[in-house]
Amino acid sequence: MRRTLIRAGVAVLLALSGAAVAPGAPAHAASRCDQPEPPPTCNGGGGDPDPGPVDIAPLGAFDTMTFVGNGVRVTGWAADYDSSGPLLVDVWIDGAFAKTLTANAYRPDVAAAYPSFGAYRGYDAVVPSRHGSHTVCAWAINVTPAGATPLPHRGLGCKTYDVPVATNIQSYYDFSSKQWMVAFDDNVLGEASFEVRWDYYILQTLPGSSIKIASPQTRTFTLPAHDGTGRVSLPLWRPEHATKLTITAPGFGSASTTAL
Ligand SMILES: [Ca+2]
Repeated sequence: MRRTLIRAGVAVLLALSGAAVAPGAPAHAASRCDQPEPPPTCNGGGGDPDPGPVDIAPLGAFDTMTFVGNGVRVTGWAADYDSSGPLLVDVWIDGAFAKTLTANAYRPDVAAAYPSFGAYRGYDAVVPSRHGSHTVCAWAINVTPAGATPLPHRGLGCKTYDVPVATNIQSYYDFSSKQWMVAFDDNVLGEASFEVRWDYYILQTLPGSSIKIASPQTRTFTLPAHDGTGRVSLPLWRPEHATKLTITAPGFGSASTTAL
């Protein structure tokens, strides 16, 4: 009993003095870290060099895209563990840079998922763009700590849209003014005019009989240009047997509806 206590006491003293070396351990296990020359390998003892600052790739998402007439509204979020400030998000359209956004909009769901980022990591902005078929991509601009090897910016994804020159084409009877109207969303900037074409048919009775045949017809109207984009609504003749209503912006394209 007494011998055991003495042995334990010696072990404690050795440990406190820093001289405790496991039996059989190589001599260099107690390296001379207090001596600057030559440089000892004291970082974990493994001899690996200090890796220094390390870049962490940004996080984020490209959540929604909506065509709004003269641009696309894009929403999402982005953040970088290497930056406490709002991250920049570059938007490219069809492979060409379009706009830089700042991700500082309120997104409580981001804070819920990544508490250290906080709630103001969203982006929500309109990027100018035209009608037609286009691909929109968002990139979170990486922030690199001083001295670190930069990582590339992070692609948050791409979305495509295909918007014709006119959408929501309608023909309806306006009971207050008692006349037929044509209405559509003008998605074109810079048109010189619009053409409205009715496809319809008339019923003709064969001479000397009671047989009626449908005879296809078309009629075209020219409307003045509409400033900017947005809803166009104006009175216009409507045939009795309408089959198709087509809106054309000369030089830009056309769109039509048969839901009449
Ligand atoms: Ca980073």
